[in-house]
Amino acid sequence: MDARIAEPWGARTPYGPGETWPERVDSYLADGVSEADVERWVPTASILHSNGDALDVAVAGGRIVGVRGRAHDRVNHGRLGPKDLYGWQANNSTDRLTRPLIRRNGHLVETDWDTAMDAIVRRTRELLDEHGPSAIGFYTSGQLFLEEYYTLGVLAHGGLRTNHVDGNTRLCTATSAEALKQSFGCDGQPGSYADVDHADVIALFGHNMAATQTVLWSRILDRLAGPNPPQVICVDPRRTPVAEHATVHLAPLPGTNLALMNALLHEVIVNGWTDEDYIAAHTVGYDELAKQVKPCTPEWAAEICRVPAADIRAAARVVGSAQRLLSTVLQGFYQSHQATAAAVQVNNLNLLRGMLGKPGCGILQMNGQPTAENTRECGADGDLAGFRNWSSDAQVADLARVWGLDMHDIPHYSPPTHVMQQLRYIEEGSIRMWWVSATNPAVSLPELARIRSILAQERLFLVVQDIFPTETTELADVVLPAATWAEKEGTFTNADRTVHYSGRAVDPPGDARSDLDIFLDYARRLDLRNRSGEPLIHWTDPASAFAAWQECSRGRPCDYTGLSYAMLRERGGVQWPCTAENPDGTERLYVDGKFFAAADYCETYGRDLLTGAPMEPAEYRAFNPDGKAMFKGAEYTPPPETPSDDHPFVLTTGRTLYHFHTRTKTARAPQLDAAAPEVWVEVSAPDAERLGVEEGDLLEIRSPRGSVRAPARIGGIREGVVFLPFHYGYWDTKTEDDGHERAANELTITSWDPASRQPLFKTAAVSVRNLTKDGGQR
Ligand SMILES: Nc1nc2c(c(=O)[nH]1)N[C@H]1C(S)=C(S)[C@@H](COP(=O)(O)OP(=O)(O)OC[C@H]3O[C@@H](n4cnc5c(=O)[nH]c(N)nc54)[C@H](O)[C@@H]3O)O[C@H]1N2
Ligand SMILES: Nc1nc2c(c(=O)[nH]1)N[C@H]1C(S)=C(S)[C@@H](COP(=O)(O)OP(=O)(O)OC[C@H]3O[C@@H](n4cnc5c(=O)[nH]c(N)nc54)[C@H](O)[C@@H]3O)O[C@H]1N2
Ligand SMILES: [Mo]
Repeated sequence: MDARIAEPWGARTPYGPGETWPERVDSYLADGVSEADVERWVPTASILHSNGDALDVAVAGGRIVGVRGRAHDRVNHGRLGPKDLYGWQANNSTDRLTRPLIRRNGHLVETDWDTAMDAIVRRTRELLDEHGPSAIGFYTSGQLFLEEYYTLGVLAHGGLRTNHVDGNTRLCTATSAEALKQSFGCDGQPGSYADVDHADVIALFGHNMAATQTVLWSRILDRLAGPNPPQVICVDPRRTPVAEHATVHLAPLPGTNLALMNALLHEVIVNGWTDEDYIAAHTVGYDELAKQVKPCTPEWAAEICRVPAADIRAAARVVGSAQRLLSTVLQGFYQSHQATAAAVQVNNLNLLRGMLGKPGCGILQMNGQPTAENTRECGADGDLAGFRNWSSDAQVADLARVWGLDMHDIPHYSPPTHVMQQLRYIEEGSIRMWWVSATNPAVSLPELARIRSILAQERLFLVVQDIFPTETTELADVVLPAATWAEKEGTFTNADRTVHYSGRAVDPPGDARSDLDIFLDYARRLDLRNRSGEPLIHWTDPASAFAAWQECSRGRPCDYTGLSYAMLRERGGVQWPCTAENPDGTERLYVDGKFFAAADYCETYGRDLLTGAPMEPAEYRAFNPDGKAMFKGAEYTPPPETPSDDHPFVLTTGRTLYHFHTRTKTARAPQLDAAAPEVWVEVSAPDAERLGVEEGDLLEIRSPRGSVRAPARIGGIREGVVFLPFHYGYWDTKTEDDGHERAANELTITSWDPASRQPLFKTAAVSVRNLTKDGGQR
């Protein structure tokens, strides 16, 4: 086995608190290629997670032949993870999409760009004439570049004037954005990865960082191996590598995070571990929160979460006595029914302790996808560009000014339509054309049988823009072949606001075009104009698109005006906001307790955490007249689907270190594919014993919506819970008659958090049957 498959985090380079993380340059060149063969190194960053590991792509003979970490970048100090090292091989795969496809007599056939784009433009015009802009929806990604999202956002919101624009970021970081908006009035990551260097306690909430941000986990491992190591708190129903390094590991039943958080806050308050000066100076809402969590004793939560009360007390003492507390949050919290409410309690924890905006004191409401931050800030996902508030006329008018439009040209009667609602509109027939870019909803959305039937409808005109044939391109009317990372130029921003430049290393295969060129071509063919009769989209390439975005971001929290391609190429990653006055970027937000929360500046007036009902501007002004940070509490309620006699187990889903999502890239990298070639299901040792399951037995996991067959892995998951990785769809199955019994989302439920609208992937009720022995429990 390859060394970095066996040891994903590489060798330790220990360091102590306040010291600089030592450099270690990781690289991988294809077999038979040496450094001397490399003709050029082209700067970029990893596109297979949100960490933003900076790397250079090696080019020889017009092809990518390897990668090397960049030692001086603030994010990774040279390190790369297994997906960074091997994932690029997918670019060179021989089965890339190279020509547009169009459906003729039921079959997808090759065509040219003019024919494909004409068909799309014709359909667009017909729908605009007959039904208006609400007949058209866009569903994009967290994997394109900033320049592409901004262009898509302008053409959809300002050009076609549809409100139906969202990204797969809805499945991913919608809760991160919403939790930040609720607590601080605006999206924007408060913390910095450098907080790992200073923290004495690092608490990970529903975040398997060891598998999903391997390089940041290496940084923590190096602190753990050095002098005065931090304590680690892990909240995860599985015994992940994070849990194995934890001082306290809490393994709650899936879907009970809010109860656990309320008990932790209860303990912090009753033990007087709060920072009263910070609370008085910089926050509102403390009294309400204190009242909310007053009855939430560890014993009360222990009952709900099935975690020993003593462990909750122990964890509370660790976070309550921390000198420098870094908290991180991800999908174990975000993909649940009370997602925003639970994630907000993590913000509350740091606020109660006054631990924000100082080295080691930070919150990382993590992103997952490499460019999800850009989808959000550019307004391609359910937000308006530059974190502008859709319910503030003044802010919409300001956006209209940037675009040369009138305020009424930009739909803002409600927030942009989230993807789950768009699907409902497709199902009901009001959306007739859906343009999907860089996402594979036929595997990644919940309840796949429903998704397939919605996307396969005759009356829906489905455009899919991808780099490979997928389960979703199969259903399309037109397929557009895209050029991808390393084949196009642009920028993207990681989870701690670090912006990286990404260069064009090689030519795209065949006729493939960059997503930017595709969107620009569409806008040109539609002849979209502003109020002065000039082209609405006046840029023509990545650099001019970046310049247009810089103007749009001017004066907003995510201000990019101090950045340039040349500067990013030279210096490596720089964190926004970055302006002429602040040319080195911003390590931490909310230093000195200053927030983006003033009523005329904030991104939202907030929502009720449990119903999602928006707050009125007057209510917001009354609650938070001085633009401070906001405490918000909520009462725990059980998930919509809990175990029953028929379905006695809780199903949760997630990731393995070696694959990325629906595996269109990682299954084409031999080392990664070999490391995890097939789906499996994780079962606890006590459950396995009770059901007579041995390692490798074939199990059938069934929910009210479908079933999956997978070999058992007996592991450290908590009793009563089973885990499926969601990566395995159908495009690479060997036989035609496999049926649909491999993808975790056959089983998941159509339901979402009312505040962030993020779907539930972490809780469903299932039965488990042992097909090998066929004697198992139904
Ligand atoms: N290797 C790899 N890395 C990736 C990705 C990938 O596909 N593969 N994808 C990237 C993307 S887009 C994302 S969003 C991130 C996701 O990164 P993570 O959020 O770290 O990954 P997940 O495995 O989805 O979920 C994290 C953990 O949540 C736990 N969990 C499940 N249910 C609950 C619950 O109810 N409560 C709590 N507290 N925990 C629960 C699971 O056991 C799991 O270990 O990873 C990014 N990095
Ligand atoms: N059960 C369950 N379901 C989940 C999750 C879970 O934890 N459990 N996690 C959710 C999360 S957090 C996420 S982020 C989603 C991810 O879900 P998806 O976004 O559907 O997953 P990907 O496989 O990354 O799909 C990206 C697609 O874009 C294509 N692509 C890659 N690069 C480019 C490019 O440059 N241009 C174009 N046009 N196409 C490109 C890829 O080939 C691929 O088909 O899944 C969600 N679904
Ligand atoms: Mo994600």
